[in-house]
Amino acid sequence: MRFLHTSDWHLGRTFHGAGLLDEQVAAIDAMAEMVRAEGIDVVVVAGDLYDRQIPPADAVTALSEGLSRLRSAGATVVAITGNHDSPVRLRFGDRLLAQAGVHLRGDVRGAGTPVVVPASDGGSDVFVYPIPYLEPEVARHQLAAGSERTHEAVLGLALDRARADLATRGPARSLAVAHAFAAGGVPCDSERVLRVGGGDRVSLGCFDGFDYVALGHLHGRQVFGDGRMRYSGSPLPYSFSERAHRKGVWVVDIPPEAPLHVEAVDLPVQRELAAVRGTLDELLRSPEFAEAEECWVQATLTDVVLPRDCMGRLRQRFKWAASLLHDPPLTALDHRTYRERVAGRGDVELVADFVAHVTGEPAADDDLSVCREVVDEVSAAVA
Ligand SMILES: [Mn+2]
Repeated sequence: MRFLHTSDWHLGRTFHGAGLLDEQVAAIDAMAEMVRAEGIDVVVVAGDLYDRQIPPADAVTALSEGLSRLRSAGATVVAITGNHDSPVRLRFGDRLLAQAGVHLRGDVRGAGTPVVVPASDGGSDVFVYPIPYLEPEVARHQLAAGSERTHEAVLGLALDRARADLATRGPARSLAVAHAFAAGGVPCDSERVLRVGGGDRVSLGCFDGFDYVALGHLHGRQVFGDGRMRYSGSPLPYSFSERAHRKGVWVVDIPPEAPLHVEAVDLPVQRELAAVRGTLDELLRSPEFAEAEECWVQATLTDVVLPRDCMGRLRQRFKWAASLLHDPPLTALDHRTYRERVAGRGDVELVADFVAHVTGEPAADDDLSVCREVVDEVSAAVA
């Protein structure tokens, strides 16, 4: 039986103010193509389908159409809510959709009720246990967890329900789906922190007992231990910290007898990320940066004083410039105190310095004479 593991679509997310929906839809289309080409039985989406609890209308359309296309391509779809999704909104119509082969799970009280995928290869059926993201304060009541308030405690109880159900199924193949921060996982800049200070980590032992665990939450693809537990990562980069990531899905084979086989399948890169560094002039002229012209660009400017309208000027060459950092050379920094810097300088000199600082050019003679007149006038008035 063949599964496609993806997560963290974040439909409706923007990248430094630019919409990404076309790229997100293209990524789902590429998955639908894999379903057809690779004979995928089940697509598992491990949470964060949307970027927000109340997603924009075009993101809702994208999800509705994306799920239909995966289903039409021949796969059963199993998805859980992540920390960005609204469980109640996402599971609207869930029982009707389940009849059509699209299973949306947002309620932990169903943790012990698997999606049963009938075997088509002569082996046992596959039991998929979708566990939505659990907010400890809410889930501890739903799970009768008493005063337990950790992610580990509530997720452990939910997975216990899944394991208890699995134990009644005789010889069976199984898969758990969860949205959590597994201990040892590597975060990047685009996940929302679940709990400050690391109290969100869930130990790996919590996930024992399943043939495969499809995780969502961390946006970089990663594998734990013997390879049974993995993050697929997001289908697109959502921050410049993901420059080195390869984005894709896991294609997971769970044969009747042989061991698990998992393969990484990359998604098409729609726009690469590039980091460029130099003075504005260098960035605009040097052929060295030609490759970045069609990329999302993060520019670090090393000019001593940030030139005016630098983003506008960068975009004349780099249409997709998205982020600007300023890193002036250390030697150019003045370490004197403010008092030391203004000591012995006249009012007109200080204004001239200010003008030069904000415009990047020395103050013009005309401006200085106006300034001199005003200073004289004010001095006369207060004398
Ligand atoms: Mn996410």
